[in-house]
Amino acid sequence: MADRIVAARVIVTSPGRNFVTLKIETASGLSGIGDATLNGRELAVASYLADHVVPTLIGRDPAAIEDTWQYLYRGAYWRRGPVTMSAIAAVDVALWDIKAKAAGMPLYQLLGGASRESMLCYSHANGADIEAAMDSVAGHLAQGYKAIRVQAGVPGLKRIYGVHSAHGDSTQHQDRPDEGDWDTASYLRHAPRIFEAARARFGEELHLLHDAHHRLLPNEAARLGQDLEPYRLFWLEDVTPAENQAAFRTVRAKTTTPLAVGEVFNTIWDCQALITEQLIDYIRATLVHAGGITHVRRIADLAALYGVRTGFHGASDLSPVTMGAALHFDRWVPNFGIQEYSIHPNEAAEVFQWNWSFRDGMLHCGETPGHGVEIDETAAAKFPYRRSYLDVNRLQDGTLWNW
Ligand code: CS2
Ligand code: MG
Repeated sequence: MADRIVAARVIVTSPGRNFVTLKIETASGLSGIGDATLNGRELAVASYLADHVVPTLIGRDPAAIEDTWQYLYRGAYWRRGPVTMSAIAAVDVALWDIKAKAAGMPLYQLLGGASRESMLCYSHANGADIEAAMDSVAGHLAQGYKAIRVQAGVPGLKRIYGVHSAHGDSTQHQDRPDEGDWDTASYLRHAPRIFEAARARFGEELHLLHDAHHRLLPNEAARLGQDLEPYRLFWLEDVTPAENQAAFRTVRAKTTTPLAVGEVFNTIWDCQALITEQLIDYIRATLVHAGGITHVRRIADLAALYGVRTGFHGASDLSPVTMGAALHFDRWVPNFGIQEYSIHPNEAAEVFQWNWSFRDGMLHCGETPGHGVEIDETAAAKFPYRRSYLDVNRLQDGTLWNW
């Protein structure tokens, strides 16, 4: 007789930062968890799950992952978007966790087995100025990283994305978004100097990455890509807002700097042209915000046809559940590129238990059945939700801009 879903509940907790987790339990005593965290809009997904999705899950066959995905995607009528697709992702990853546990195998085996033993990852180095950023790079090198993202403050700007050392992490608990300030001309003059300094100090072999974080217009993005060519970046990320996929035709035509995009994408439709026209080199859409394993596998397979590799988003506002499941996906996926790896707040280890490991710049997933991450609900209850916001950003004249 087929197993049945008998319970599902949403766990909102804030061990250092807010996380939303869905736990699904079956009649046969299996359980699985999925991440539903949408930074700055967490309760929207919690309610979408608790008030609208969970009632429809009870009694369903937990093994029918594809049918459940289609049921939640087509059945909602209102399709796509980060809230809907994060909710679907949480159900999907929890069901894949259960199926792998039922099969008694680590998730990567269920997906098709190992394509590699370990996964190249990158961490975040940053500093208020170039010298501080270089010292931060040196610190990550000492930890064994072979790929490092570098962000630095821009002279004249007080608060910009990615420079925590100047003002702390921008998504700690607060009642209103903090406001950043931006000036593209100052940034475009300054950014190449960051990588000139990095190559001069660290040489040619270190993989250097940079996140432009959606703040440039297409021709400005092309300018930055050209100016960074001498420094041979591993990738330049989110160089211009990608709702306008066609904008990347301009950028691609003018620079050979590798391009990565997609952490804000939530379906294959957001990146279809970018992939099929080979306008990018890495697709960053990841499990928690793009409909889970069932949908991201379709994105990865399309990308494989066009020479585009995966480069999953892995910031610390994606819970350990996403990191754990992503590493199993990374181990299987043939067109793997790199995995972003941010260290979660210390308190997160009181709530989540995981079994991945980091060694010599590489990440290793665990071998236990499922994705290898569990949640301690008693500990989770000790960290109540507190509203938090991502920054907003303004140009020097006050115009609201991309953060
Ligand atoms: C960034 C993220 O990691 C990245 O590449 O773009 O830090 C992003 O700003 C956050 O995940 C947003 O919540
Ligand atoms: Mg990014």
